[in-house]
Amino acid sequence: MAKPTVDYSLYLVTGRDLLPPGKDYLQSLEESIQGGVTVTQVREKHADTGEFLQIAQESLKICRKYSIPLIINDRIDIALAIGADGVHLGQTDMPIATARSLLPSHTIIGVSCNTPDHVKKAIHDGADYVGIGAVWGTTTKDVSGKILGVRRVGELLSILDGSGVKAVAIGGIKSTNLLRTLHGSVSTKDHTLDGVAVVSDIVASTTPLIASERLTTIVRAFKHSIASPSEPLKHIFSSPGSPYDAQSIVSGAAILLDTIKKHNPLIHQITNTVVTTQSANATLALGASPIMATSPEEMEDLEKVTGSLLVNFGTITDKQGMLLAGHYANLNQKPVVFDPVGVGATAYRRTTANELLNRWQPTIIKGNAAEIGSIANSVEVQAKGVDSTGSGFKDPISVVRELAKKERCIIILTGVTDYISNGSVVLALRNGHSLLGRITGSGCMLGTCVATFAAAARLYSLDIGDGNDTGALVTGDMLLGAVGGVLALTVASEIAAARADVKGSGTFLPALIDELGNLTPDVIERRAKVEVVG
Ligand code: 3NM
Ligand code: MG
Repeated sequence: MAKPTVDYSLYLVTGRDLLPPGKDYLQSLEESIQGGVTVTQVREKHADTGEFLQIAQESLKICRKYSIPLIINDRIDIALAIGADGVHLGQTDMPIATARSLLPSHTIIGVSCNTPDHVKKAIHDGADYVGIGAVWGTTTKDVSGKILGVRRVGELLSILDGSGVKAVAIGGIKSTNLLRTLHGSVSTKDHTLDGVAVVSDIVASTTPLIASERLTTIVRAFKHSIASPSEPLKHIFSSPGSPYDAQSIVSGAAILLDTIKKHNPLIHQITNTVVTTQSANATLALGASPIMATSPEEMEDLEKVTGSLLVNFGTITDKQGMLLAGHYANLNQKPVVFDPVGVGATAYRRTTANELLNRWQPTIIKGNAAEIGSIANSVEVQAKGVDSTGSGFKDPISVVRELAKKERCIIILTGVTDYISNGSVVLALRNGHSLLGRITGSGCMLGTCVATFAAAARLYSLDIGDGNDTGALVTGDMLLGAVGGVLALTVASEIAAARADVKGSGTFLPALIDELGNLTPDVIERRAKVEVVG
């Protein structure tokens, strides 16, 4: 008998003690399966053997009715007694080899893993799948000291690359953090989770059918978006099937300026105290509206109505606000631009960047060579060719491409030449003026412009009916958003610097705001120096 093929997409782990008052266990189980659960594990931590056996038998009947596999937690004897499809073993349960020798050869065996060594051992011992957790905090099981965060789930997944061993994440997974869990837990080789294991978000619900349906929709859409990544706006600006070309990108980015003026989106910016006013003025000049709110209490409401979010941690006084804003922006599928100002400078900044990136998925990360280098190292990416003098990268093209792949977002590396990558194409942008380096916060203003154009990229996509893809963290071609934002500021700086009334950095700043306001798609297109370099 061959091993059954298991669809791990939505893996229900039972928890009878979490059922809402009056909800029958078997009724709840059946409704969960009707809502989309693809595999069930019966987990009984307090039942006597007789009771466990009965629960397992009754659960099996329902799973058989819907043709989904049933896995027994821990107890080989129960699995054997009822003819279960598999067993799930904890690190302190029976070793895999012993379990295998007792069970029929077609039995699925899964193992809970919390460390790289657990994963290596599971592969070596021939596990069929691993349960990686705890991803998030949970009260369903004591996971103190064992919370991984999505980024470490990705690291454990990397160990599984090429092994054929399947993986689900577990621990505190809910419909509200599922998209982030899936997008954040990715190996360096694009290995994604096969599914997610859930207890309370389904079991504690009075309507488990709806709860599991909600989770199923997100997992399916994510798998679809991974299998067929879309480039929503690209097809409009270049002929079908053609690679990105510089002219199409510039046209696509420039036209977003019209979208900004048409929709006047609200650009939510949590930024530093040095630049707040000028960043807000730059936003207004482009035709959008700034909102510089920082209180954690208002983030849930705010991210429903904003066009995009900018998190700039030049002065980290609003960490709670940053954590929540990004979470809610992800939830509402709004672009999140992260500007990790000076992230390499202190241990606190590095820790904070990691904490933020564990909580939410950025759409675009923007930084200079030092900042991008630090982000790359902080996630143990080999930043190949980092110039030891810190002045830049020997191979900026590979650095931005690799980091974009790893972080699953657009990377903007600023400098005399700016590099932008979405993980496949790399662009070099050569606009700008040296006066930008003589005013404070021009980098922060660039972040603002990028956030504004990112909002426009999303709105443009919705305008043309590309709709919200529930599997994507955000709709719209964010490469164009990134290019548009960088071009707007750098082109405006050239025009401002050339003005007769600009005598130095003091007069340059107001002129820059003026010229941001005077920009048209035409001017951007005419002056853009953009090249596809990789
Ligand atoms: N195992 P909920 S966390 C059963 O980390 C279990 O290995 C975990 O429950 C691990 O979905 C966990 O309600 C409980 O958070 C998951
Ligand atoms: Mg156990």
